[in-house]
Amino acid sequence: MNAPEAKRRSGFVAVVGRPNVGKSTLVNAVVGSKVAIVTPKPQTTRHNIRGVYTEERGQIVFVDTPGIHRPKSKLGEWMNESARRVLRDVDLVLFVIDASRGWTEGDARIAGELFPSAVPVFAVLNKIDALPNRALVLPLIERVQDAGEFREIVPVSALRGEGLDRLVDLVFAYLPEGPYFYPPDVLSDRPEAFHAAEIIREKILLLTEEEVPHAVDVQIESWEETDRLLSLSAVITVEREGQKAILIGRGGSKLKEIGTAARRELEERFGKKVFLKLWVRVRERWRDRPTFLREFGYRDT
Ligand SMILES: Nc1nc2c(ncn2[C@@H]2O[C@H](COP(=O)(O)OP(=O)(O)OP(=O)(O)O)[C@@H](O)[C@H]2O)c(=O)[nH]1
Ligand SMILES: [Mg+2]
Repeated sequence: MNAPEAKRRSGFVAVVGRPNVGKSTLVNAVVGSKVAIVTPKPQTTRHNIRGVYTEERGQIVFVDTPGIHRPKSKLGEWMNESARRVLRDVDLVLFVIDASRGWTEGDARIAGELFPSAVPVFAVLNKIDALPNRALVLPLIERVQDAGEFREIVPVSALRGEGLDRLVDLVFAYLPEGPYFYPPDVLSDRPEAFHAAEIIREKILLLTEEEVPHAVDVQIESWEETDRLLSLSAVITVEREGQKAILIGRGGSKLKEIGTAARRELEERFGKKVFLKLWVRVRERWRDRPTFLREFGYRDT
């Protein structure tokens, strides 16, 4: 049964924190769909991506953000700014930390930016499943209590889905009354071509090492869809010839591996056969060049 529209609560919730703490995993788990890609490598997420959770009580529009880090390029600076910009325009902030690492200097630095704040902030202690002993959550909660004016401190495991119901209950308690912002079937603010490019980038992040993953951008060049078949082509940009050689691999083996992994996931996502064509090009130092950053969509919209 639906709650009367006037009694619904709806709002925007920023999800921020250091890289790799599990922000995207958390948003995906609550929304119940892969809104943002996830990998074990830091700086996986590059854009603010909205993930929409709708139920009878109302609607939570999560804004997943890039991990705040020490930037080494203009792209990195833009990512940090994107995360910080969201903080001003939301009803609530979820500051996510990796409980298995404890409270770190990086966390303290970001917390220092969050307070004093007109917007309520929760601390979400993620990855509690990775603690050697659950009793370790209690001293961490005490530590975090001393570190900022958090309205709530919520231990969770985004990976296992633990603690998320309670988190959602607490979030609703802080949202204003109001109607849905998006139709109930919308899960993300991004078009499917964006998600397709991100899925390809995820496979590159998973299948390459060292500096290559971070030097990569993926753009969809063509998209043709029928009931049964999706044909798309994507261009992968790297910064150096050496990176291009690594991505292509001996006899094209690496690119083929990336393409196969991406195609499988796209077929699952779209429920149809996918024909995927990938090619690789070099644009020197694109991460430091405003023209390329704009062209690739790393700009404020
Ligand atoms: N054990 C455990 N691992 C988790 C949990 N949540 C996320 N992870 C893992 O942590 C890694 C990073 O997860 P992401 O969701 O990409 O982290 P993020 O904060 O979005 O990272 P950036 O986008 O780089 O800022 C992945 O390997 C996840 O599987 C959790 O609750 N428990
Ligand atoms: Mg992320």
